[in-house]
Amino acid sequence: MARRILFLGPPGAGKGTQAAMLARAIDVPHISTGVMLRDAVAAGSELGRQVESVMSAGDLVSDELVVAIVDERLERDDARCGYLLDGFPRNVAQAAALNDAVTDAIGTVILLDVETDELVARLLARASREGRADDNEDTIRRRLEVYRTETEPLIDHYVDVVVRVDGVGSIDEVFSRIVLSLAR
Ligand code: B4P
Repeated sequence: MARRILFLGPPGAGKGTQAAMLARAIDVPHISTGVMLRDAVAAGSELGRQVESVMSAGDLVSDELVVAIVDERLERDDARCGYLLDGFPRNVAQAAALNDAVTDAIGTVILLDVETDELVARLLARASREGRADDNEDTIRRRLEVYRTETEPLIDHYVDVVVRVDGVGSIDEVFSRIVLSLAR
């Protein structure tokens, strides 16, 4: 099974959910830029103060900041034998920076497919459960637009290693599809 894996998909597709499960199953670190940035905001660090308003608006944090935190994370010992990237890269410039930072190429890109109405419903459900600052309807629409313009071009960028997985169904059903697609 490939051990340098990247999760791609629109907000609400289940990247965070599935990436955490897969990372545990194959014993590699789960590196989520969304989690790292939200932790920085919660800690009130200098980085957190810089990114808070950008995230609440549903926009992308600057490439410079995100690339710096990912570079630092990938240098840690536990990432030597593989890693699972969730939410990074988010645009072609970040993909180029990743390519410069690592010696081994990404083995597999898992693209989670979910239609827009379902994405919005999931994120609104999370808003009422967890109250995340960027899970309100306006910001969700903005995040979807940013995904289409900035992130979707990465599907072509990684065309040789993209595996498209249907992201609709129970969390366990989607996970089984991912595991099957990696075994092929
Ligand atoms: P992320 O944390 O990456 O947030 P996301 O795209 O919304 O995906 P998330 O992982 O939360 O949703 P998931 O699909 O798992 O980014 C947040 C913000 O951080 C960005 O908008 C940006 O500002 C900033 N950022 C992050 N990375 C960046 C980068 N590289 N460059 C610049 N800025 C960056 O889950 C959604 C919901 O669906 C959950 O509630 C889950 O429980 C539910 N769900 C999952 N699977 C389901 C299923 N099968 N059925 C029903 N519900 C399901």
